[in-house]
Amino acid sequence: VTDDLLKNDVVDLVFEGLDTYADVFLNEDLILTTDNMFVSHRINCKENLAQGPNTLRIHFYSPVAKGLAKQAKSGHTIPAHNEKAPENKQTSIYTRKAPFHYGWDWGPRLVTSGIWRPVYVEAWNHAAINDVYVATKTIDKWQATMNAWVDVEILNTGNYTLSLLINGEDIGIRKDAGLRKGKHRLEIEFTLEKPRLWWPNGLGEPWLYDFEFHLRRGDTIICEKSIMIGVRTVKLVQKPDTSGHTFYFEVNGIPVFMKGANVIPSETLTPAVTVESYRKLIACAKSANMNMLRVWGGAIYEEDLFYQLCDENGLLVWQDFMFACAMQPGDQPHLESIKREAEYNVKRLRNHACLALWCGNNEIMYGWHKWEWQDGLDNKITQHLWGTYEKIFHNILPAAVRHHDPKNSYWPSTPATINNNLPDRKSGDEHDWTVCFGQKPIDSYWENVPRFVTEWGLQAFPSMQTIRTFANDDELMLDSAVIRHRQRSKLDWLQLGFDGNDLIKWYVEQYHDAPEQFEHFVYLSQVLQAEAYKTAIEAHRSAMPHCMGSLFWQLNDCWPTISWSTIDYFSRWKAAHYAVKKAFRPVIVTVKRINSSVRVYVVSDKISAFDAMLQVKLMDFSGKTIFESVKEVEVSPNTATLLLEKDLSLLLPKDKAGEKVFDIRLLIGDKQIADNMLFFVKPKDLQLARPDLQYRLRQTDKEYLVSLVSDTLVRNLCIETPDPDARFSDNFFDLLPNQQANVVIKSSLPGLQKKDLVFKYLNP
Ligand code: BMA
Repeated sequence: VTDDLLKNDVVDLVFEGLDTYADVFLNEDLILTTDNMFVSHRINCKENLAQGPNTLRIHFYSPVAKGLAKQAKSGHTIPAHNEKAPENKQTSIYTRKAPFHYGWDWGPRLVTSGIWRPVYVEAWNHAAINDVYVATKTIDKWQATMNAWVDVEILNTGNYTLSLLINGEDIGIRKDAGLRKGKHRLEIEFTLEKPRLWWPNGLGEPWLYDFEFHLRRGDTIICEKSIMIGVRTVKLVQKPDTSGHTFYFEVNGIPVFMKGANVIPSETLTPAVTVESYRKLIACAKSANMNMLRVWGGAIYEEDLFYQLCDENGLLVWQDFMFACAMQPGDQPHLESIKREAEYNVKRLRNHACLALWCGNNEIMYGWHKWEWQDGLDNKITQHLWGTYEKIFHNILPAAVRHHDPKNSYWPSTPATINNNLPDRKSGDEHDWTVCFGQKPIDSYWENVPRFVTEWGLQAFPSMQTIRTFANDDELMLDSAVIRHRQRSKLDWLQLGFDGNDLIKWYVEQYHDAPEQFEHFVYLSQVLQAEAYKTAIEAHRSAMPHCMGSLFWQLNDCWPTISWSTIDYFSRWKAAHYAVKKAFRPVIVTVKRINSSVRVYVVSDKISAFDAMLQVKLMDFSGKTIFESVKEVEVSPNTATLLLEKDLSLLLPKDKAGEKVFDIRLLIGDKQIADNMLFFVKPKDLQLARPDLQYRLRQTDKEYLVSLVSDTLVRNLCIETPDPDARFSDNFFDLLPNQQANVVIKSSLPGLQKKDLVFKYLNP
């Protein structure tokens, strides 16, 4: 510490995050005791500092030991569904710390302790701008009316001017005030003429303004604060309709179908996440045509950078508070800690344009009613636990949102209906696990579609290249200890001894012939996951506007593992991510099969109608057309439209169903804007032939271009290169006979050769 530093009026020591129980000593003076990893601490420590070297010592305590002590004191256990600890030894609930650290069904148990966010000294004089809140009130074509609230702390009583510069320009937005020593909130109301709005990905540019607040005395700027602001309004609209209540987000006055995924931390050891991995993650979401990510409640309130990247890339955020699959203790210190945590995080994140919704918790209301948590509990304890639930999720958290971020909505629990009841497919949001845990066929996504599907998914293995990072050659089998270990989803409740790997195998064998080779099994697991994700998204979007959101579980992994993710720990895309990217395109054509009839829909996110040509064809795998129809169609804006319904039973005798494909295209003039294919039997019943696959590889600047042609239809064609991180413009696709497919390969590997390419497909 320099002499100069100590000359400042205030010298703060800031801890942005300590995980979790700690005593903090500065030169052996106890200056702070912590018990919540989700809050920051600012301590004026001028008096404790001396010129020269100073010692900061932080002593951490075991969260498990602390948790066990708290549990013993309370005299009862609390349901904590997903925590991977022996029954009655679950301690995650007692500590405000990332629930997934205690083990989850996609991540190991590593109950860490340490400094997880920056620690620094910040000195200031005269006055400080402590916080700012900016909200867009109304928007029309000509102007946006806005409010800014600025919290200042004044050390010297006097006359001050607060001014707001926008993109570096002073446009006369200011407020003069005589301020006494102490804390004050200053409010400025202003309008922006011809505002450039912030739009989610797909609907426009996510424009951000640079707002710079200056606090001046006379001509001297005493302190300033800059933030990036998107001018936008976002509303969760729940109004009565014929089936119940709507559940959709309206952005700048337009109902928007939410396309996206749930994110988990990209590292098990939370602070190990790099800037690079955040950039990659957000880029993968954006390029897959997503417009919303859900920060799920069993993890962390994400880093500022995450929200900044979402702002810049037009990805809205459904933000859970960090509560998942467990009840909470109700003692006063715990509730106060939750209150501070809610206030701190709401204030930290509220200015982000991306922030769309605050959600109280993940699956706690659902778990309480559906997962036998109440079995064997004393009546008094049951009442106490539910009473605590209501205090937290119906009182403390919504109050924090109301007071500190009134422009955004609060939703107490996911999944739920409008009156805090269990999901009923008529209102509210749902977690649809009928496929996966419910072992229903993939096609069942088309039945009884919910209003907003906040979670759904199916597991797949990561690529062989990723598997080889944790398994040796002799361990490449479903039953090896390491392959079992990397599967964290234990499903004893489905069947004793059953785990996620068994469920993948079960699903694969419903649709494919049991594979002999492990490598082929890995490929099939990805093909099946891709088929499920394609089907779910198409079914959800085709049910628009009844259904207005589809967020799959889960985008990413926190270690190399076998899970529901579409992008593995190394940011490598599974087949499903390519499928998701296609199914989330702004305009898609979909087809629902009911026995031997087909229903063709077009789904458009565009906000104006357009005319197009629908072309459908029934053909065999050599390309021979059996039936063809072309018709002009009008595509309605921002909804799904049924374009065609056709009974194919006469064209499709049962014994021939495995030889045919239904090919659908939407064209504007010569330009194809959407396409799809439907098969009438399970993959294992398809009569596929051995293909004569011809291909060519060319190198352009930093990319490779592979062109492929086959004499017969090739299903789920996967291209592999020796570069595990190669990225393809498309992969795992179906190749129609005698039609050229061009795939761009991005690889940092120099000199990729034609012979280096490996192909996998379902054909013999
Ligand atoms: C969802 C999530 C997580 C879990 C996932 C897979 O319901 O909320 O709890 O990891 O299911 O089981």
